[in-house]
Amino acid sequence: MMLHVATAPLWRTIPQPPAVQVLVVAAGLVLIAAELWWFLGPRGRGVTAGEDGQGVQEISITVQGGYTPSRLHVKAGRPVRLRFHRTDPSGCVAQVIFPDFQRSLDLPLGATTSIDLPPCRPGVYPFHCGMNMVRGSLEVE
Ligand SMILES: [Cu+2]
Repeated sequence: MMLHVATAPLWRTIPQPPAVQVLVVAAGLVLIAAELWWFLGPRGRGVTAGEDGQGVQEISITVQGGYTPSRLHVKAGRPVRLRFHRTDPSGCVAQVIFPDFQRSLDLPLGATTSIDLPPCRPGVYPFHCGMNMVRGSLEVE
């Protein structure tokens, strides 16, 4: 037995003028680009470390939605101390990892936590949050 049920289509296409289609696609691409830049783009041009009396290069970094600054310039062959001040309540940034140094650092909220890194050779040493979403780099020259 055949059952014939007359049904209206679940949806119907509403034609749009080509100009509107182009505009919507272009707006989407702009938003995608903006999002990539926001999450992955460099934050500022970076900062060069100052040195304390013992020749330790120090940089203070604010952790709020990212690392500011995120590009840290230091000189090769001298010890480095990074001070992270975390004001971002997101658990995402509760830890910072330095894969090349096999070190990680817990960042309590509202506190400044520092890590001492040994003198190293010239190169770019990335660091990131526990989920590898928030990133920065230690640039040794
Ligand atoms: Cu994260």
